[in-house]
Amino acid sequence: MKRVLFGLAIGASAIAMAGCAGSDKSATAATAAPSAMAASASGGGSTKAAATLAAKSGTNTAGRVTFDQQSGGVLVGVLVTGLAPGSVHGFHVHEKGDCSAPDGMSAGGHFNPGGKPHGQMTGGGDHHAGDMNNLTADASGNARVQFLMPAVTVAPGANSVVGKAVIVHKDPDDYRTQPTGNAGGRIACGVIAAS
Ligand SMILES: [Cu+2]
Repeated sequence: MKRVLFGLAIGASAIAMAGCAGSDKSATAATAAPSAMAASASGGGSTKAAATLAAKSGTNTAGRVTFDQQSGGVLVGVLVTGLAPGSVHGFHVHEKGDCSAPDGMSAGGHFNPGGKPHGQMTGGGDHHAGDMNNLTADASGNARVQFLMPAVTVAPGANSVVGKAVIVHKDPDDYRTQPTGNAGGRIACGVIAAS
């Protein structure tokens, strides 16, 4: 029964996404039947997901990242703690929801369902769906930011972030080096789950 519903939801969310491209925000409203179906199958009628970040590679980095489906993309809310004051860190959604490795490498490469080159989220042009801009820590070593990710969804589908992982890197992303951005090791990791 649950499996049947899930299959239906994938079809329905594809229709909802197609309808979204050139229209208003009604596709995400509770009154739109396709998205209501997708939400009920993803658990709790939710269009939200979150990841709790835990330290990797011997750091004290931690945090929480929330994902909220909006009409123009997914609104991402970030709070990362335990960084060096003023430091800059690569930050991406990675393809595997597996943070078990002490160095975070179990999360695999960047989430890239479209087979695009790595780049900057706000740089224009094609880039990995999981590319996000660098985090910059404040004087207390915290990074707090909110932005819209245009190329992903919370609802089930090829571009859904649910079941993927968020990674904070040791170094800044140069937005150029393929396919990693040369952002160094992984200092925090969290699996994204529907909430
Ligand atoms: Cu990364």
